[in-house]
Amino acid sequence: MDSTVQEPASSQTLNLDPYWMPFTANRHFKRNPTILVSAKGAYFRMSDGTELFDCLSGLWCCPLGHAQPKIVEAVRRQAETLDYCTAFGLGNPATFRLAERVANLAPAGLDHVFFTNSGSESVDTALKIAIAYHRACGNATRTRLIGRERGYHGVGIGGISVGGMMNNRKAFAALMVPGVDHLPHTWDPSQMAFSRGQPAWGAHLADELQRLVGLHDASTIAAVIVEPMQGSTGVIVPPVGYLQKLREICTKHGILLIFDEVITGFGRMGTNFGADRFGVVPDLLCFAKGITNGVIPMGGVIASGEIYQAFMAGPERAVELFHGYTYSGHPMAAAAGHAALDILEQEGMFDRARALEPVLEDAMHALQGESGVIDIRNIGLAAAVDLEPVPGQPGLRASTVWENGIREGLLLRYTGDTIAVGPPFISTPEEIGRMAEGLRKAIRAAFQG
Ligand code: PXG
Ligand code: PLP
Repeated sequence: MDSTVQEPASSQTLNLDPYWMPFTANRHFKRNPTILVSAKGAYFRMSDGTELFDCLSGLWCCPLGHAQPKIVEAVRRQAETLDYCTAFGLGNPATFRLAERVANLAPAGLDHVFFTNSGSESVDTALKIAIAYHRACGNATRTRLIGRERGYHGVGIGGISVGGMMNNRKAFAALMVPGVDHLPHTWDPSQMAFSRGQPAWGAHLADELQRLVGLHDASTIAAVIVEPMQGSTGVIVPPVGYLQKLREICTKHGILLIFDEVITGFGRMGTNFGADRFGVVPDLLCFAKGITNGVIPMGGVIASGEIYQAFMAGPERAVELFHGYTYSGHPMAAAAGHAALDILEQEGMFDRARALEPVLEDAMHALQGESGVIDIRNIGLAAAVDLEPVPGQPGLRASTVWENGIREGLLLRYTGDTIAVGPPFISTPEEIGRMAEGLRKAIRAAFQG
């Protein structure tokens, strides 16, 4: 197969073959490549000069848009000053200060930050902390983990074990962590199709946790991990009261509640964290993506003081947690993080996301009634549209809409037959309106063809 394309603005060809692309149909892509060459603000530019509106803020990670001058400058300055410093037994000011800022942004009680480099690492870190915490407290029998169907917790071995997306699990069954159960997901179109914001129906699904406690006994269960809003599977919004119920059952039985806020953190819900939006505080909170506006990879776990202190009982010169990454707390990421938080906080971006929520809600729900649209959901600056699949070919409809979207100047995102959008916080109401109308055309074309 010839898999070369002309490199933009040069006479060289680009050999596509050696790169094994992640989560990509490699052969299809290499026959029909879409190459992005630059980005500014809310737009990407393709090699042929076409501009595309960044409908998902990268992969939910660039809410402040691209080539943000303050972030560019902060990263440049940090590279000149201290480009790398291990965090194993050493420190640098930028990383310590960032931990303090993240702890201050987090709900009261969550006050210690462990840095990683991605959401997947954050999830594996949180699961390890949960198990080790119970052991440190003398509860070494608490080893079970509970995730949720349709959950996405990255691609680490811990994350796929508690995750609930079948395609991410089936080829790796032999690697799965033992002793994992799953709660049911909360999406039921017969009860909640075309809900705006949180569905009224479904809080009782949290009682499944009580059933699992009855099955295994609480003394065997370490933690429950959920995304407050299930993002990657297509914006499944928690029913009113559902997360509160999970919190109550966890507290009652001494089970840690972990919120995976890799998507919902840093403003996507119009608040600092999803925990603030939904009024439920977990014991451990995973974050990534928006912390650096996606410019330098970074993630982390915010732990409650109680969890942190449980590790601090041994000899003072002993390492308390045998865990960490070469790039944990990377100073370049910390610099990008400070600049991103400066913009989020000082330029009113949390409020802006909140103010755009009804704009996005109205624009997306205006697609109800288009033929083939079977559900629309939204919360914060996130929304999804479910499409009727092509019989026997799951995913084909949404991938056609995605391709049509490019012709409408939109870089969309799909999973299965769901189109998800999470526009940058810097978007204007007009851009959000244009995005929805472009999506309407892309959907119509997919059902006419
Ligand atoms: N947890 C959650 C809740 C996520 O959404 C991860 C963990 C993993 O993060 P890393 O940085 O290891 O990828 C994620 C990532 C999509 C999409 O299309 C979502 C993610 C990643 C890629 C695509 O919605 N979420
Ligand atoms: N594999 C080897 C051989 C290593 O030496 C290291 C780190 O020193 C790792 C994997 C882990 O890499 P990281 O710390 O970047 O996750």
